[in-house]
Formats: sequence, C-alpha cells, structure tokens
Amino acid sequence: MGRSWCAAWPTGDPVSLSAIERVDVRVAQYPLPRPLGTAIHAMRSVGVVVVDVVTADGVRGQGFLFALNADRIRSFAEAVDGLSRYYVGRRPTESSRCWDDVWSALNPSGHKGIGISALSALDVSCWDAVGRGLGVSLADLWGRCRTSVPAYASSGLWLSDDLEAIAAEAASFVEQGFRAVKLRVGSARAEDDVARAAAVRSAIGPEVALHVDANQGFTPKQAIRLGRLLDEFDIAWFEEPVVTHDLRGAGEARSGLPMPVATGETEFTRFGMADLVDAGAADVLMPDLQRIGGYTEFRRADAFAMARDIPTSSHFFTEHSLVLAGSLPNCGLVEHVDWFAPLFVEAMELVDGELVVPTRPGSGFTIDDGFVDAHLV
Ligand code: SMN
Ligand code: MG
Repeated sequence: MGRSWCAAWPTGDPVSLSAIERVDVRVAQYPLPRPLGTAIHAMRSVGVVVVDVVTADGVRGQGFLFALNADRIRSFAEAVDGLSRYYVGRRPTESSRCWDDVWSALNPSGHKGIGISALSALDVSCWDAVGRGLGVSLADLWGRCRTSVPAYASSGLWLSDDLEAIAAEAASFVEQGFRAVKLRVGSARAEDDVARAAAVRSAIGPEVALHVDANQGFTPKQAIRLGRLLDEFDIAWFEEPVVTHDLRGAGEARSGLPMPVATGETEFTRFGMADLVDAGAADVLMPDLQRIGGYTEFRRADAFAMARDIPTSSHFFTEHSLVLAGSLPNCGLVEHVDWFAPLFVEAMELVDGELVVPTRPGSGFTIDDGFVDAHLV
C-alpha cells in the first residue's frame, strides 16, 4: 500500500451514520459435540472472540474470530483490542480508511497472522454496522447477484471417523438436501483414503459432488498418487494437497493432479491469493474471512481471482460469508459449517442444497449475547 489515497479525501460524510464510540471484545469457548480430526487438526472445542463496534447512536456491528480449542484466542483478543483505536472516532462508512490505517500500523509486525485476523474481525464488524445503520443487507448494498447460493456439507466426514460412520453421515447430508459434500483425506495408507472415497461415493450416488480435503497432509508426489487413485470417484476438487508454505510444491501437485485443486484457506490477503495463483497452485481460491482481511479484502481478492478467471469459494464463516456470495458472481459455492450456529440468533436456511442469502440488515446474523455470555472464558 504505502500511499493512502483515502487519507487525502475530505472528512465530510454524506451518509449520516454517527462515529464508532467503542469496540467491545468478548472471549468465549464451547465444546464440539465430540472430538474430531483432520490430517493436521485435533479438535475438541470452538474458541471465539466476539467483536462489537458500537456507534454514538447505538448501532452495533458484529464480527468474530475463531480458534480451534481456543488456542491463540487470547492473542486474537489482545490484537483486536489494540487495533480498535483505528476504528474509534471514525464512522463505519470509513471502513477503507480504517483498513488502510491498520495495514500501515501492522507493517512492522507483518501482513499475515494474528494482526490480519484482528483487522478482519474489525472490518466485518464495521461493515455490519454500515448495513445495520442504513437498514440494508450488505448483499444489497454491494449489489446482489443471487438470492441463494449452493453450499457443500463440511461439518463431517472427518478423518477420525470410520467407513461405516462416514457412509451414514454422507447419506444424511444428501437427505438434508445437500448436493455436494467434502471428505477429509490424509490417511497413512493411500488405500484407506481410496476406501473412504468409495464408501462416500456409493452413499451419495453419482449426482452429488464429492470434494476431498487433504489439509496439507501430503508431499506433492503423495498427493498426485492419491489423486490419480481417486479420479474414478469423480472428485469435484482436491483441497490443500501440501503444506501451506510450499508454493512450489503446491504448483507441482496441481500440475500432476487430474482434478481441480482448491486452496487458499490458510493464506492471508489478496497478496497471498496472488502468490498461490502465480505458483500455479489453484483452480479455485477459498478465502477465509478471518485470514483474508475481512469483507473489504475478500471483495478485492475475489476481483483479483475474477481477473484470472479463477472462481472463489468461501472457507468456514458460513453465516458471515453469505452476503459476500450474494453479491460476488465469482463466489458461487460456500462451505457449510454448523459449528457457529449456536453463536447466532438467526439460523441459516438450506433449501434444495442452497443457503438463502439473508435480506436482513448488515450481515443478516446477530450474535446471541445470552449464549456468548454463558460461555465467556
Ligand atoms: C478444516 C479446517 C480447520 C478445521 C477443520 C476443517 C478444513 C476445511 O480445512 O476446509 O473445512
Ligand atoms: Mg480445508
């Protein structure tokens, strides 16, 4: 960035939203229904930092950050608290200016990691306040392109579950109406992942899309070998084949895999997306709202992806990503994760495998204060 064009603009704001008076930060934790595993995660609980920006007129905009098992949750909370001063005193409609100021402030500590996650939550809260203050859904404010968006079922088919369990769970996803599901792979023996894919494909039938996610568990050669074995199951995408820092390996994996490769959930900002694309590592980019840099940066990353003819699909943060998918033609598939449902007053609505893009103001989802306050850390 370096230069801030916005900073040179006059401060008068034609939209009469009052300035942000304070930013409230709450830390909560709640257990998952049971322990779960991927190739690299052992998951027991959901930790969240809930961020509320509150304007002088009492408009509340909300966002949150997530950390598995509440690891890192304190450092997230501290970072949000420290950076909140770039939002206090500004109107929510000045979100780009706040974003630029935080970006500059983060320069010495780096433009990845906890700082960018803190910026993400502040940015989402700020935009939510804009929508709520104006009484308009962010999907409508940004220019709605759809009323509902296809979603793939992703709260399940864990690597920690056996064949019988994943077959039953896959069938239940189809019964709920999902037209796409995601299976975790990364078993020590490729044959076991093949058996898992076979079990899920036979449970969902030939019409439902089957995605696989390796959670960075392979070397490029291992990923390519498995991908070739899985090709007979008509795999919609092979996700995160290799460790996130190995851009060269990611490109190598993609060029050897017979199916599309999706990646990007562990990368930060549009620059991280550009690095993946330049490395030839992505057929689909999957920005994660808390790592990409909030709504502001997700929209920029999507514009960049569009310029390269690469579709995007949101990672996690299903509730808060719906207004993005509702206004970004290039973001036509979202990951459905139900872990955050208890945090919200409103429930997501699944109709024929598609999630309804809310028309309620802001993000369309309101944090359930009673739930959060009952689970404060
Ligand atoms: C994932 C990431 C973190 C925890 C569980 C699952 C996975 C996904 O990479 O894409 O859902
Ligand atoms: Mg993933």
